[in-house]
Amino acid sequence: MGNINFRKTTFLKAAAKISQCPAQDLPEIVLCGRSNVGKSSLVNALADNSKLARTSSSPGKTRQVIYFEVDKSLLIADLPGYGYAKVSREKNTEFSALCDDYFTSGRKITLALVLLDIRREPSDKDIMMLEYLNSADIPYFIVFTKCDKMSRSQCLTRQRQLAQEFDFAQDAQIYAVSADKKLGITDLADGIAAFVNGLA
Ligand SMILES: Nc1nc2c(ncn2[C@@H]2O[C@H](COP(=O)(O)OP(=O)(O)OP(=O)(O)O)[C@@H](O)[C@H]2O)c(=O)[nH]1
Ligand SMILES: [Mg+2]
Repeated sequence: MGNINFRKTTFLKAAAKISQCPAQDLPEIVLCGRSNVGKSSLVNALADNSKLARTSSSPGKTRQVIYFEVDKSLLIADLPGYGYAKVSREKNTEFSALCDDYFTSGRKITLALVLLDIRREPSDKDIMMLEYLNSADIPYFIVFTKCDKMSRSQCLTRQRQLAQEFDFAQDAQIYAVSADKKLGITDLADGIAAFVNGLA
């Protein structure tokens, strides 16, 4: 497999339940992280297409698993965010359950991207997600988002601090991005492509 052109990303389908998820004939990259962290914005930044995934300043925008196909080479699954308090408790549980179930559904997850807002302390849910990925041996990258909100040096300090504080897997690659300012996006795309190609 050669280069993966992220500009060739198209919407594939939306799934409200695990049973509606598409067949897995391509490696699957799963985006996870709390609501509003910037998962859908990251899809758009990778694809260089602001109209692809719906984003919103009010959390809880993505309520299904949204699948994108990238250059006939991989699938991206944009999961509903966890920990969104403003929808009803029932709804919140429903979306969170979709996210939780996803990981225990038996789907093969090639790589998870765990998005963490560079400015915020990881939540209990973030920590649970990391612990789960560690224990299930699912490979993941840490992606710090919204890095345009800090200076480069503050961003580096913060990254180091968080990497020390939290138990990221040894082989977890760490990226810092801004979807808004398109910082670190090419590096991340290259990292994903290298990871996927390394599997072949
Ligand atoms: N400054 C800044 N804002 C960002 C960045 N990425 C996303 N945002 C903003 O953060 C808000 C949430 O972005 P989304 O991409 O919709 O977040 P999400 O993680 O998909 O949220 P849910 O679908 O609710 O789980 C939007 O207002 C975005 O414009 C970034 O790199 N920098
Ligand atoms: Mg979203």
